[in-house]
Amino acid sequence: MAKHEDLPIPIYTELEPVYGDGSPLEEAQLRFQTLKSKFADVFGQAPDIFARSPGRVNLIGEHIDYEGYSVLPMAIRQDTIIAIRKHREDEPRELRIANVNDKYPLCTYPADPNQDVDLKNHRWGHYFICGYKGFYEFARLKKIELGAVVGLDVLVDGTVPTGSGLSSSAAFVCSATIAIMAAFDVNSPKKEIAQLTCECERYIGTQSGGMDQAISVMAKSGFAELIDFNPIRATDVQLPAGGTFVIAHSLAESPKALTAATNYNNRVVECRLASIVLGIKLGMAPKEAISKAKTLSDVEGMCVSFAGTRGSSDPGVAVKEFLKEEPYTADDIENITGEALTSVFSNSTSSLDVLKAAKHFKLFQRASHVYSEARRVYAFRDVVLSDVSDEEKLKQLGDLMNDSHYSCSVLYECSCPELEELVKNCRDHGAIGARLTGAGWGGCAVALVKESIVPQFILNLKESFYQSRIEKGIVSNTDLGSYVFASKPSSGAAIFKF
Ligand code: NG1
Repeated sequence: MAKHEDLPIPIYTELEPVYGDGSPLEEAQLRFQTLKSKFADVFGQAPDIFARSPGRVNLIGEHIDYEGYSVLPMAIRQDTIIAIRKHREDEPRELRIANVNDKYPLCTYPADPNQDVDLKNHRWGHYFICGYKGFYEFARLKKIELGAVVGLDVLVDGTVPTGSGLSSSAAFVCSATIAIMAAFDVNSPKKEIAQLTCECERYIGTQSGGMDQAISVMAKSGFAELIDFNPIRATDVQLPAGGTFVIAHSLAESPKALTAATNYNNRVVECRLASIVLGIKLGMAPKEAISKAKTLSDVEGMCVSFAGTRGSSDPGVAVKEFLKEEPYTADDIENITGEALTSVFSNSTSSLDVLKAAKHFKLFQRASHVYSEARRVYAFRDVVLSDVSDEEKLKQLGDLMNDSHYSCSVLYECSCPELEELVKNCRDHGAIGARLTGAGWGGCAVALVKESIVPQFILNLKESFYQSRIEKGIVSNTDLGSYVFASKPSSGAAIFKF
């Protein structure tokens, strides 16, 4: 039997295989009807085809995908759905991208696969262009004949809250890419689409790792997935019975693309610098380290060999020995590399932006987080596979989640006061474990909660965390359901042809 990741994106003629039955199905039926009728209103035509891709919650393994390490997310019910129509050759060569939500005005772009994404003027439609450019690049590499460039009409409906760490951006980029592929009647194995969509999203200027696109494309209902990279692979992880993941928004928005130079990309650059310095300290020539040590996983072997000389297999031992705890200045690092940092990163504009914005670099802390978090992912998987009782499994998973949060907060500094307060509230109300999820600096926390107390847990959170914010007008009582909810692992991307 073909492996899940080798199969193409499924094409359905009805909604049930993705949305199940009951109220989720009814809600989906309504959304698709609205999408169809609004499409006719805006573009005066019917769409050819639809695509959907979900958001995700990362259970453990934060900020390590871009360092080459495995992560353990699950897809959530909230998704982005897209209706698309390919223009005829006699219609305008234009991409018209509309949204069912009036907050997002119609965006138009030329139908030019080689256009640049204008990063200085951020527009919501840019995420679609990421998919558009990536699709054409993919077709070029695969030698797929697409014919003359034509325009596209596109209508988008997303239910993944934005800036929340639940990967609304990947849900959008993946559904956009898959909708475009479907409009051109192109499909490919999921693992190839996961890789493609990860590369697509980088056009927005973040140096994404690939977790979000991989789970959005490859998720399976009922399972979390252990995602490995290079090559991309997904292994089902059946979570123990009796526990539920509750997702709660800190109500601090984290606009990742806008803060990339000081937050997300800054950490990617710090990890690269830590890899280079470790490589040099462990015996590589500076030039070799600069060309070969791209991520901390590239120098892990050397770190582990060093740890072996101290009777350990933990790469963190080398971090303690060779990186100083005090922040490094650019000069400190250049004295080790013998090369200007602007030259090391000369081929990456977004990294040069990081260098301009950064005062110093915390190499010890970032590397300590990455190596320890990478181990926690496997520990999480091992607990799930172990022979202990479900109750004991839940307790051990909760402990790992708490350790992960501490590491994100203290070593990686990607938390914020609202998230700290929320995580503490979750634990105070009986969560077995709680942590920030996704990139952080705002967005959501995920809490592992005993199934039997979920309704009370959510009520308590509403009381202790959200009520004062409702009173201040930060969130409305009626919207609260989309900011705090329990989630089961849902299924991945799909195409609908009705
Ligand atoms: P969010 O911001 O939650 O979508 C981002 C990255 C992930 C991963 C996490 C941190 C993108 C699209 N996603 O997730 O690849 O690095 O941060 O673990 O950039």
